[in-house]
Amino acid sequence: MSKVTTLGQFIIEKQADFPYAKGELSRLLRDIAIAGKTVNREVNKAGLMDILGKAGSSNIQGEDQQKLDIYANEQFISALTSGGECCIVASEENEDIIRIGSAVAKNAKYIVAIDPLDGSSNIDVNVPVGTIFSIYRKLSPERDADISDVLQSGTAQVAAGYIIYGSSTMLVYTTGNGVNGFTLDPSIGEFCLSHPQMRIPCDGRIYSINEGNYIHFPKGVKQYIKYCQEEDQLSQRPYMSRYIGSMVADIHRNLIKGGIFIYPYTASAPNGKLRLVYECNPMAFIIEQAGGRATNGKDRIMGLQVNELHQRTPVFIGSRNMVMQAEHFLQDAIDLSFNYNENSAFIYSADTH
Ligand code: P6P
Repeated sequence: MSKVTTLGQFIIEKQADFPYAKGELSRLLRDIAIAGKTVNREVNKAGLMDILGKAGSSNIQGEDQQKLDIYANEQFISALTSGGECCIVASEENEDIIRIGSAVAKNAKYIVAIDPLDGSSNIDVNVPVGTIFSIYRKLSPERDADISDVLQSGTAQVAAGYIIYGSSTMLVYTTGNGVNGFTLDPSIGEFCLSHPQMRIPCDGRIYSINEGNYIHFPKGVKQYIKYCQEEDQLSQRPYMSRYIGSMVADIHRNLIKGGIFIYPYTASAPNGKLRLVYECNPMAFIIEQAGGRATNGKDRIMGLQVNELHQRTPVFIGSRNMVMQAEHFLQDAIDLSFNYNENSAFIYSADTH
């Protein structure tokens, strides 16, 4: 049986990659993994407990909170608070940043931005969901951390990862030295290295987009979808349409098999739906570190100006050549600018057919 490397062993072995870290980042990743195991336990028995369904509340986004959303959020905040390595948590589930008030945390170096349970509306139908996290260093040790430490560019991330609660539970993360995947072995309660040095194929045959929004897509996106559907033996088209509706699951599949995930702007979401700080930036860091590409259709996701905590962005992410191909259609298409009319929804300013 080949040697089993647990996440803890791996982090210690790789600590040398972090000249300035004295173990704090390692402990922070450990804290996240511990919370992930706890959430995994509840997700895996969601159908057996009164933890399914809506909590009867909504989050800052105005989205119905699922009971597991709230549970997961509490678990990650609790683990990060007791771990003592994190001074601020920025969560999709909370309007404002959460300052960790403990004496230890006052000197903590790290900020964690997190989507505790992405895709949670899928829980009741047993579709994979995930946690997405992004880690930054506090900008200046002299002062207390504040929102400016959270609104850093994606290029300032020191680590990013996701946990996918699927047919198996995996933790996939990067600290800027490639991407490694760990599968939870429930028999020993450890995440074990199962996917070392993950690389996304530079080409793929899977495109992931909610085609239900087709009529609202920019013209270039429509043209790219048609391109994916055309018959062309040389480029192995038509591609396959695969859309789970859970960002972590769609991107994880494309990371392994190759593919592109697109959530463009639409009439109802003029800045796209997905959030920059705790969804797109961490996933972009991972995909870039695996050799892929992540843009908003034009500009690099990780280079976007971060102005507010729950800021949204269109996202085109995955196999490098597929993302570049999609960008090509967007650049060549007539730019659509939505002309909002107070008496109606959005009116396209150009022919969209
Ligand atoms: P739509 C889940 O609600 C989520 O935030 C992502 O995980 C997922 O990719 C996206 O929204 C799905 O959105 O509009 O296609 O249902």
